[in-house]
Amino acid sequence: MKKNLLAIAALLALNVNAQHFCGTDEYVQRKAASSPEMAKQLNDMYVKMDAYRTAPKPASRAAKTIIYVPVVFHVIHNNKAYGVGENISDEQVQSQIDALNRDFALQAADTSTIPAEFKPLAANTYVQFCLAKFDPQGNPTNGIERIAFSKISWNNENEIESQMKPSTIWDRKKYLNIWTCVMGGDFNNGGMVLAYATLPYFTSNTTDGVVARYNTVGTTGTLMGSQKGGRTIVHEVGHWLGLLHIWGNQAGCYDGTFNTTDFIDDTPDQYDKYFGCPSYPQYSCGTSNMFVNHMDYTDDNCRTMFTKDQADVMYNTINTGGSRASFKTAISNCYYSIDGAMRAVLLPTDTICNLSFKPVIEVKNEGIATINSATIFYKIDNGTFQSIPFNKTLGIQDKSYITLPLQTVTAGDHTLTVTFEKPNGITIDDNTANDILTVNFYAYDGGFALPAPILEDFELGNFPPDNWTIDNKGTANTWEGGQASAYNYGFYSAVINNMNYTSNPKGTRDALITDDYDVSQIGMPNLKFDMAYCRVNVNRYDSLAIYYSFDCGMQWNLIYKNGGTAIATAPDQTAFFIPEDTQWRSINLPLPATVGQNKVRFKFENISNWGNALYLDNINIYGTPLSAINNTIAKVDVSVYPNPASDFVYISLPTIHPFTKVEVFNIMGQKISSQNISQRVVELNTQLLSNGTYFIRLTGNNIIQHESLIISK
Ligand SMILES: [Ca+2]
Ligand SMILES: [Ca+2]
Ligand SMILES: [Ca+2]
Ligand SMILES: [Ca+2]
Ligand SMILES: [Zn+2]
Repeated sequence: MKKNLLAIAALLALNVNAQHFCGTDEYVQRKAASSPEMAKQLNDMYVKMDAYRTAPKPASRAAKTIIYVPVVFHVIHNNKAYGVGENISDEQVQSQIDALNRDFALQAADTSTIPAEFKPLAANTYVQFCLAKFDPQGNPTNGIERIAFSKISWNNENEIESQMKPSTIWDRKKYLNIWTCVMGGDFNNGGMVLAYATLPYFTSNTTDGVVARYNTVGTTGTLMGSQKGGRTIVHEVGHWLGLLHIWGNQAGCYDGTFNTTDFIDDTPDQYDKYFGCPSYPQYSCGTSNMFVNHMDYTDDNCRTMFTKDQADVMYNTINTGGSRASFKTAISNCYYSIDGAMRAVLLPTDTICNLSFKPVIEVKNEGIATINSATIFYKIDNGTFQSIPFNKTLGIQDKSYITLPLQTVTAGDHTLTVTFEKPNGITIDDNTANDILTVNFYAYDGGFALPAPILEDFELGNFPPDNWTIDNKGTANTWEGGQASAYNYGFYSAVINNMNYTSNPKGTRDALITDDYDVSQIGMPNLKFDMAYCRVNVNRYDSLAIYYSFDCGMQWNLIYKNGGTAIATAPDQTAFFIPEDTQWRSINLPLPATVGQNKVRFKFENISNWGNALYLDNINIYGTPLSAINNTIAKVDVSVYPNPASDFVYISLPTIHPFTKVEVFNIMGQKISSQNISQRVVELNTQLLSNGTYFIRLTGNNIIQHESLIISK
């Protein structure tokens, strides 16, 4: 123990100049010191939280109904133009909402880096956030208020509490208020404070909410060095929903007092905060510390998870009464009641290399009510509208791809107009502004497409294969024929050597582009391939991105992107990597947006960062049966995460879905497990599965759907 404390002392000494990060503790302590009544409220809060800490916890967590919290951003600026300095752009604000929703749903890509011992504790909170669509008077808004004060900098808590907040706050019972501004003065002294929040206790109608420096907001725009992930505000909203810092509110191992605990059972006892991003593991108080928790002080690229108990505390802060209970029903400040939306046209885009094609559109339920039916109208140029019925079920925020019937046009310029109308049979929905889209496109005959299924195993030995192309960026080192073949079948593959830094500097994108394929006759198209890769070391790793194109490569749609350890099949090595027979993995990507298409090509893009060699082999485009319900409608929007998975995996289904059973099969077709579906999110324990590719089969009345699952430990 003594050794541990010495190590901690050394750590703190190193970080003496580090940022203070969060002012919530000090804010709360000052509040408590301001009156005996406040002090009593703080103690009452601790007593309540301690009762939760010691209460028995459920062995497993059921999926919950998502609670949507309307948010208003007050962008406080000193008479700056839109998008300049602290008058941050709408895009930057939206990127913060996206970051909140990503992290509160445990959906960030870097959750794959959570250490294995903490992974089983990482949780979806079932709390989501939306920019307000209606202000307190019921008028339309985008949820972003821009307010000019003639004030260069907000220099202490009192200025914010007595001036900024009371003059701008929206009803704290209907909106989470987030203020962004320039913070200086006291906030720069004794360690920089980036943000602070009010807790769900001693709430005041004039000050409740989160304040953050403008350059910690979201993931785009001007951001401070280590705050580029939108996680300053994720941390603060954790406070706003009732969480304390993971080490408690003062340094020390838990000693039975209220100051040395976070009142959360499944976060390990921790002596003090961590800064930066320490290497794993770190020990104090006899535990391996969870410095990747959102309630620590580590950098944005280090904090990746809330625990199950933290998730329950936040959810219950709203769900079981108290000062935030009104948020259970505040969703009508964000969404209309019935609102179907025509979201996007995926095909045709600007130019298509085909005179006959099936348009692909994306529709979304942007209202609160579930949509069970609607009508889709479409026309080319000034023709008459045709229609098809939409009879899928879309819960709130659910979206779906629809493939329309075959259209034939002459070479030249055209328009496609599509509408999503009559949701649930009503004549017009509550928001008609998002019902219609018109796109312009140019069509020409781009020639023949090979009918799928196809398999390219590179065994003819010519590279690139016939009608494939290489897009070489940088000066040398690009895709070439590889002298290794997946799983010891054959002799050849495709490979790119990333070790030459001068010819392929960081960020160079070398692409291997396939021929065109006709996938219209194979049901649900899938792209399956084998890959092998290793890094050089933690700083030298590359990425793989995969795209498809409907227009012979004019525009590309991303379907896969991963890098570093997430794609590695072998340990780091400094010598040129030649994979062993076992150092390969298979990846399968279902492609619902390509259903029925007669011309699709694919691009495999290597993004260099001076790592080792990346191999591809056995590129296979094949079909699985479409659902028997409606061939014009693509599959149910199911997400499987994390994927690749190690010890557990979640299958997330739309709010209303047709499935009753989930089964897991290995690549030999042997059934591994089977269970009935009783929750919208199904948790599968995969601890006993060895590395490899598996198939998840979802079965319901008259429908079967497959998802692929990679186990990688
Ligand atoms: Ca704890
Ligand atoms: Ca609408
Ligand atoms: Ca091969
Ligand atoms: Ca190159
Ligand atoms: Zn904090």
